[in-house]
Amino acid sequence: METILEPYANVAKSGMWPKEKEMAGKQTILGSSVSNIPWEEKPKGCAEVAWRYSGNPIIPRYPFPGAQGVYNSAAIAWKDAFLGVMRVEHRDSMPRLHLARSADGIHWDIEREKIHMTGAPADISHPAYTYDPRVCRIDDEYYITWCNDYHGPTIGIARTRDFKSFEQLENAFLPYNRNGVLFPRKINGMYLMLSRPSDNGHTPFGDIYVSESPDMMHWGRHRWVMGRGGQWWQSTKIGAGPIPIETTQGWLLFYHGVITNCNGFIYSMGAALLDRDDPTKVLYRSNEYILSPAADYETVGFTPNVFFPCAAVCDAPSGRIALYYGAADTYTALCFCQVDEVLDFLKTHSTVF
Ligand code: BMA
Repeated sequence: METILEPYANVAKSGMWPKEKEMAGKQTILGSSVSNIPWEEKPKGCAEVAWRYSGNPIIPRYPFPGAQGVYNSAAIAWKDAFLGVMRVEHRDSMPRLHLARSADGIHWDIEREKIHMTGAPADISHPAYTYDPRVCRIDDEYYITWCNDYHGPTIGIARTRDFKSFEQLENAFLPYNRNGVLFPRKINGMYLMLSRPSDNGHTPFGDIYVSESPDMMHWGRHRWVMGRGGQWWQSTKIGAGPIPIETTQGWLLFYHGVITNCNGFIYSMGAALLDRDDPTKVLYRSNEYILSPAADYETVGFTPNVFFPCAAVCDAPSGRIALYYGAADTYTALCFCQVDEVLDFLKTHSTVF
C-alpha cells in the first residue's frame, strides 16, 4: 500500500524525470508508484483495449440525501489513499464541487458541504454552478480546474496544498469555455492548459486548444491542437479528459469525442499521443473510440449515452491506468487499461488530421 509521490520539481528543473534514462525501456509512464491503484485484470476473451470495472457504477445515483448524481469527477492518489473532487448535482439540478475521500479509490465518502474557496475577487467568487473538475499536481501544489459560471461557462482555477484550504485564482479564459485540463509540469518554462472554446448551451461544435501561462494567472499564445471530424464518433466536438499522462513516447491524452445522431449526442472515449516538448504536435490519434456507452449505467440516466473521462490514476512501474468517468450524467464509473496496450492501439488505429 505504498504510494511514492516523486516531486515534479525535479522534472521542472531538469526537464526530465529522475532516473528517466535508466528507466527507459523498462517503464513507459514517467510518474510515481501507486501500488494500491484500483485494479481488476482484463476479463478473459475481452477484445477491448480498456475494460470496465465489474463493480460499476462505483457511486450510485442517490449517494446521499440532497444529491441526485455524482459524475464527471476528479480522483488522485493521496498519501496511502485517494482524494476526489466530485461534481455533485444538488436537487436544484445545479452542480457543485465537493471533496471526497477513499481508502481504495472505489468506495467514496463524499463531504456533504461543497468546497469552500477563498481569495478570489467578489465578482467571481460566487458562481451559480461549478462542474467537471480535474485535479493536477504540479510540484507540491494541486490545481483544480473546472467549468465555472461567469456570465456563462468558463474555466475556473483553484490551488491547494492540503485539501483543507483552497485558494481560488482568476478564471483562465473569457466565457465560453469548457474542459480546462492542465499539464502536470511546466513545458519550456510555461504552464500549459488544454481547453475547448464553446458556447453557452449544449455546444454543437468544439476543438481542443492549448494555452500557456507564466504564472497561472495570465493565459495566452493560444494554439489549436486537434479538431473534431474525421470519423463520425468524434465529428461533433471533442474535449480533453484526464490530466495528460507523461510517457517516454509523449503525452497520453484520453479525451471525449461526440457524434450527433437523431436522438442527440453520444459521448465516447478516445486517446491521442502528443509530443512531449510541443504538445500542439499530435503524434497519434485514435480513429476508433476506445470505449463507447454500452453498459446500462452509461446508456440510461439523466443524459443517456455519455462516457465522460475526467481522471486517471497511474501506477508507473506496472503501467496500470485506472480511469474515472462520468456515466450518463448520473454515475461515477471506473475502467482500466495498460499503457503499452493503449500506445500499441494508437499506433495501429491512428489518423491525425
Ligand atoms: C457537456 C458538459 C458535461 C456533460 C455533457 C453531456 O456539455 O455539460 O458535463 O457530461 O455535456 O451532457
